Amino acid sequence: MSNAIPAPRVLSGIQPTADSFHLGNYLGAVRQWVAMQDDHDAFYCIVDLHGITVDFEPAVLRDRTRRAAAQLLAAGIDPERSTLFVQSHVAEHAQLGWVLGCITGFGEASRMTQFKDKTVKGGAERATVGLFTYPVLMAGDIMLYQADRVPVGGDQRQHLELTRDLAGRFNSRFGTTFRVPEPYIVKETAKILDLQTPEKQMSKSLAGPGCLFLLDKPSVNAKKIRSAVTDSGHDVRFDEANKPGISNLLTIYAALTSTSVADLEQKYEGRGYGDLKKDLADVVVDFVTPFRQHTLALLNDPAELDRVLAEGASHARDVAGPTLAAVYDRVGFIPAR
Ligand code: ATP
Ligand code: LTN
Repeated sequence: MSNAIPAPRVLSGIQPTADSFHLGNYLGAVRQWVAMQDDHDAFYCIVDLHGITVDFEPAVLRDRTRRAAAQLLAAGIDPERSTLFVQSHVAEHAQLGWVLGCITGFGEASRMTQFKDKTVKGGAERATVGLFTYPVLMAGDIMLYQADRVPVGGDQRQHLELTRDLAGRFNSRFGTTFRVPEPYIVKETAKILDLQTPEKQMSKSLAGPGCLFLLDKPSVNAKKIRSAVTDSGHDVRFDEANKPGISNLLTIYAALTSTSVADLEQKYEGRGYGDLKKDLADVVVDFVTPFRQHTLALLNDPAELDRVLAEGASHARDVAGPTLAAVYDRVGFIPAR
């Protein structure tokens, strides 16, 4: 009989709201997902229910969901070691989301800064109720699987705080049901900046030349790096406050080559920004070229992608089902039969 301690559980999600992941998604989140498969019981979810909280087209959503799956596989998510699935295939997500919405304060939800950020343009009046309750659905995604750790970029920290609050609140009101998860945020890559506007984080909503989409042609991405905005001065030095552009390039370079920023500073001592950008463009091309080829090859066989996702959903349901059953019982719903 094995008395091994079970591996900690990890869960994370990504929205199918763009044709391609960008470098911020990869370095801030997906890279950690891949690494964590080795020593975690891993659940990774393409959150299509979240994907309809903003404007969407059904055919485009369908295509982007498969694209997200192909990119995760190309990045190194291994369905033999991880459960890769689509959120809408597991009905328990929506079901738990409803219950959690009923223990979330309206004021509490109103304090979520991402909702405020995403509604600056159109105003809250034009946003959907789904976008407002988005963090509650996300909390449910995590809690359903009793996740210990949640690898995300720094922008998700407040949503993780809400998740922890809701898990604790449910446990104290109805009896211990949920594990209280920890965010897993890698400091160095928590916030990859836009290449043209390094005051802002790289984001698909800012989808200009400063956002590096992994599936764009490698030559397009090389050009985006070579024309990244840099700061005044000459020396290649990491200084986030005074040199956000160069510091961002150093962060990307270090992450993609598994070197330290200090080593890179030394390497480029006495050399200009141009050398750094040229070399980083090569590094990026070496990274995106096989990634893109692999993704496109996987997309040629959508039936196989659907098969992998169906298997993932089946395993996900096995875990989510008992959690939801316990929740329904604890809140006082009578059994269906
Ligand atoms: P965007 O801001 O580009 O619209 P998003 O945050 O709305 O993206 P997702 O595509 O679901 O939505 O993000 C997936 C993951 O990528 C999340 O963990 C998020 O924190 C992370 N992430 C997104 N942008 C960055 C960034 N610039 N730096 C680091 N991590 C990021
Ligand atoms: N809000 C997240 C996506 C997301 C998520 C999750 C991340 C939805 N559910 C559960 C981690 C765990 C975002 O990246 N924008």
